[in-house]
Amino acid sequence: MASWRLVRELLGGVDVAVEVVDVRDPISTRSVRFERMCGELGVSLVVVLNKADLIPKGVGLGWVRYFKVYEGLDAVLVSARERLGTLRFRGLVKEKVREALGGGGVGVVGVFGVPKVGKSTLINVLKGRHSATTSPYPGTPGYTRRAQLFKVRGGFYVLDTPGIIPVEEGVESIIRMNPIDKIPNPVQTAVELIKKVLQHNPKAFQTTYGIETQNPPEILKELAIKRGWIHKKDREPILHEAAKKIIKDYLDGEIKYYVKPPKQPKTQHP
Ligand SMILES: Nc1nc2c(ncn2[C@@H]2O[C@H](COP(=O)(O)OP(=O)(O)O)[C@@H](O)[C@H]2O)c(=O)[nH]1
Ligand SMILES: [Mg+2]
Repeated sequence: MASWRLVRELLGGVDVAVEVVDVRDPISTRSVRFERMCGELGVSLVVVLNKADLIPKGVGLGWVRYFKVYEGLDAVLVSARERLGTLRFRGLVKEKVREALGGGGVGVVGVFGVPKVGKSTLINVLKGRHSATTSPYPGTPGYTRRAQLFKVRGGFYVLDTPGIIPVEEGVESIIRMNPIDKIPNPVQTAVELIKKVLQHNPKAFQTTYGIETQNPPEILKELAIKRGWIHKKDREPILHEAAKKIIKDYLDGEIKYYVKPPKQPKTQHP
């Protein structure tokens, strides 16, 4: 379940927060509200630009620069799945923990992010094979008390429970906050996603499915026909099956696209 109450409660028990975002589209998968909350609570923040394996390295480094220069946030480029950049990430977290504690004690690190950005994958990377469970969690409130801590290489603790940040609006909210089968209008949602992807990569659907057209409803129709998703009665293509497939492939990184870092900042931090 994703709720701000849980996020705030988990944040209350950590010294350093890691915000995981999808480097293919950091602006849609970050949460400025979360970043502000960290500031208010005095929790130090590291932004992880994850899934670096899916984009050109230069673009990823452009996003690191964007976050540092325009947002004043520490950011690292990582592929949790391919274990790229994870050493540098560990080093940065260690440094932040040391800063936060002023030298003494063992710090607690929490991993946060909107659904499907790779929080659990990153937690597993941090745990590695050398971690040991420590429980119960020494925090007080109900939710965090049930979370477990792992002592990891580098000498800090990691909360094993990811903090799921709610996505508040747009097509990313619909696809990340609902299981695919519960999306209210999958066809309309898939059309929105297709439009978004085509803006950044006109050849995306050709590459993934061999579909040449760039008309979103046509793409759904052709995919349904290719896969044999056809109503028996009237021979019409079953568009919602194609829509669900596209939403799933989008979330799984099967549809290739990425957003380039803007030249100007998108948000202003006070
Ligand atoms: N290509 C790629 N996929 C990743 C990476 N990290 C996670 N994933 C995939 O993204 C999906 C969501 O990952 P998960 O850790 O469950 O995300 P969570 O919902 O934030 O905990 C899964 O299919 C992962 O295999 C990565 O670095 N690269
Ligand atoms: Mg998870």
